[in-house]
Amino acid sequence: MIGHKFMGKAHSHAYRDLPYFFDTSLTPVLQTIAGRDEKGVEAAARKMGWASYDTDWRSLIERDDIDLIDIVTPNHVHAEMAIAAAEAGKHVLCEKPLAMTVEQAKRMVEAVKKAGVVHMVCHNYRYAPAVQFAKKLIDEGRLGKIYHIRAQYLQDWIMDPTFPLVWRLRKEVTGSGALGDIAAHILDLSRFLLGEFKEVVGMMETFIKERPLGEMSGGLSASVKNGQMGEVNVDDASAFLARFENGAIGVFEATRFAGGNRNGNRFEINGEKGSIRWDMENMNNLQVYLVDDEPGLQGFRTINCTEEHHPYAGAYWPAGHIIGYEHTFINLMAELMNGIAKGSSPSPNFEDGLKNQMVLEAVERSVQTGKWVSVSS
Ligand code: 4PW
Repeated sequence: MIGHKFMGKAHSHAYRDLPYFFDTSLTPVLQTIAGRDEKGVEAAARKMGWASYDTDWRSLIERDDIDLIDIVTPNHVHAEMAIAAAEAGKHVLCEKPLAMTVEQAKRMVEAVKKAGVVHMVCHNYRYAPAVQFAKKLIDEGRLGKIYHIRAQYLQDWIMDPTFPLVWRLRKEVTGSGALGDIAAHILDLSRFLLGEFKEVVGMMETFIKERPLGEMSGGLSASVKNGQMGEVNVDDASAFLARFENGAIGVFEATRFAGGNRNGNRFEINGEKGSIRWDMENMNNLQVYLVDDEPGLQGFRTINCTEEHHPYAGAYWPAGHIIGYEHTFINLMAELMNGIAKGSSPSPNFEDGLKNQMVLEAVERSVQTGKWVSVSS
């Protein structure tokens, strides 16, 4: 694994817990974790159960006792690391967004294909059992023709103007702000549930233009460096409209300025025969409305997706014994292990990451031009 902070913790935990719940064809062994800060990576290795640590990511790629490279670093180094890993014949899991640009994402897809390695991008939310169940209902035609998706990813962790200028707020390291960091997830959920985007038109805003320099200190908290100020050059909030290839229309909002919303990743989908609603902060439940329900009993019902009938839920506890954020990663990694055993790349893979990047870039272009932008152009 390259990187050892928030996502390093989520991924490490998932690899460790996976064999406890799933009988996958392969079992992960936590060989080596890399990071530039020796003290930090040494402590992470100890706490998270890695056999060793290294301060140079390239030495991981050179080792022949490592089969999978997991990239949980800031976005600006994803492409370089993933391409080097693929060229060395390693399978690759990469955090989202896959890349900084479409051009980078294309090179990453080419590299993994050329090397014939298994690849995935870590859009973990599509592995919540309730989201997988939503997909099943849509695919079975229970909602009929889909008309609408409205999806929001609402956070509030940078609202304080004294919150520092961390890497997630610096274009040269992150690519874009709320757009790439959190809209990327609702784009992935939309593609998973509805299919491909056709065209988009958007707007972006940066409310706080300057912040004190600083860095992330774990999770979503941060520390200020020396009081020196720097310019925020990414979006604090992004909103956009979309048309899908299947004729549905979408309304999207991603912001870190939605006070009181800590991780409000949610969607509602309306079709001719019914509607569904999901909210990450209540992730085990799916709200379902079916137009054929008896008059007088119509309305949204709450399905607690913890039964063995719900995808992945049966691997955990008896019905009603809920699971959490960390289990979305375990489910994704169970697919990754089986994918490596079969030699095929489960979704979301680098091709999904590229398509996601194409939508992100189309939104940015539409903001620059003030016009609708076709996603394939
Ligand atoms: O899934 C989310 C991310 O993509 C996380 O909860 C935090 O916000 C960390 O990065 C983004």
